[in-house]
Amino acid sequence: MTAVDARPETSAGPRPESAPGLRFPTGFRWGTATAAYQIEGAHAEDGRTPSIWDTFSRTAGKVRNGDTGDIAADHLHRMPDDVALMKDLGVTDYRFSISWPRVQPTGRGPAAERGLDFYRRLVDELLDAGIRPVATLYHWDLPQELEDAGGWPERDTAHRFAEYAGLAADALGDRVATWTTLNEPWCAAFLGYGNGVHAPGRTSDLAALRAAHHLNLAHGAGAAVLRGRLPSSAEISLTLNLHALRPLADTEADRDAVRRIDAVANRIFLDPVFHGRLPADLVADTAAVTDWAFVRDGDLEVTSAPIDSLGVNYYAPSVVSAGASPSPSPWAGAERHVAFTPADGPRTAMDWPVDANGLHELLTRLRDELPSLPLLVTENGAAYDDYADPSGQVHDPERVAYLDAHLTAVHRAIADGADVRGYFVWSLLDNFEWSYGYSKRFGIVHVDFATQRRTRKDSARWYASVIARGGLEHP
Ligand code: IFM
Repeated sequence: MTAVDARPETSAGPRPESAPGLRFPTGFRWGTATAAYQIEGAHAEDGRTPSIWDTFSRTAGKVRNGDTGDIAADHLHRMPDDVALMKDLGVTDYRFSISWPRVQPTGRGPAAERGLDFYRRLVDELLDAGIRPVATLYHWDLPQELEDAGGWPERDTAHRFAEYAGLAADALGDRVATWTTLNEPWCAAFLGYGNGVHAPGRTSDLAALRAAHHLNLAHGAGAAVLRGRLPSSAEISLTLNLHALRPLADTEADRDAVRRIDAVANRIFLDPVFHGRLPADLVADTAAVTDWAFVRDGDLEVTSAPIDSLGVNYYAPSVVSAGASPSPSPWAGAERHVAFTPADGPRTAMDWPVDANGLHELLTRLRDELPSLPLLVTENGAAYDDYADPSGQVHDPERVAYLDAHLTAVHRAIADGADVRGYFVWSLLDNFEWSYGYSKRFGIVHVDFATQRRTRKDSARWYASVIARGGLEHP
């Protein structure tokens, strides 16, 4: 077997000699990803106040089994062991999120030093282990006080976010080189305020659209603050869960359904952030909901502050057609025009179809739309019903196959010219999977939530071998 390089070497660094199979470029970033509320626990320590997810998870019927993130994977107390685990796997990068209510408990005013200390220790531990920290500022845990003041549908929340970004940058900017403003603002806006399956659980198309704009504004204002406070070498980024969309049939009506969802799920973020404009078709599609007067003069200059890379989170594609979606819907302005059809083929425990082509489609679309922007796959992974067998082993061949197929798609996208610089498995640990509570396991490391014992799944060993080899074994 001969090695197949996705791209010529572009940076210095050792490349594993004699590694057969699909090799990734030298310097490719191999990571794992987590988020604060999903793993940290310690919900009331160090002055942390409730976030919208603490409130939501305590609201009857919102989260499966009444689960909360109070303890989660107890990462706050086990962080050095978890970093040691990552060092052992050989990851080059670790993507974590900072809990806003832990470092600025009311969402206003000065930082809580005890809260920041946890992240100072985490970053030190990572650097000592030779792992590059990748910090996300907002992975959905809005301080409850800010939601009480109106939350993301209110403009002031964007200003509050920019202030918080400055506090985090001042505390950690000398040691964290990569900063992501927001994780998946589509989920925060449309699942949080549109169909209400995420915190804070509101169901209003108008609130969702306002939230989307104010998240874009928060991103741009936060990026500007980061740019002003961080060293010039800092990488400032944003992570979007872009939707890979296919028409059910090759008809004009189904293609128009794709256009509508592309507008309200993808271009609603891509256009303000990278082109300084609102998609005209989105404004037309949502005319019955809003005239968009909440977008003020100058906002789109703020939202389009230049950034250094884009993070892409991908799990599964969606098949859409002309039709209607059940209410409440996250598809503001499109719900009476678009239906979703489950794709054929294998599915994960989330009932999401397994289809790696969607990742290749997204990466090559971005290659064409944003040719000079480096890309990172900041999340990709799968939930399966994992369990420890009597000998204590956790065998997860379906996850290995899923990750292998998706990394192959990334390799193919690089070979096709997409500038993909890294890949982060979601997730390092089994964790609190939002409205599914602890019922879904995405980790490559199994967590026994009764004892907090960590066990590497077969996928963790497989990922470690991929990293050591610098690529995949097969041609
Ligand atoms: O667990 C989530 C994560 O918080 C955001 N992206 C999708 C993952 C799986 O649902």
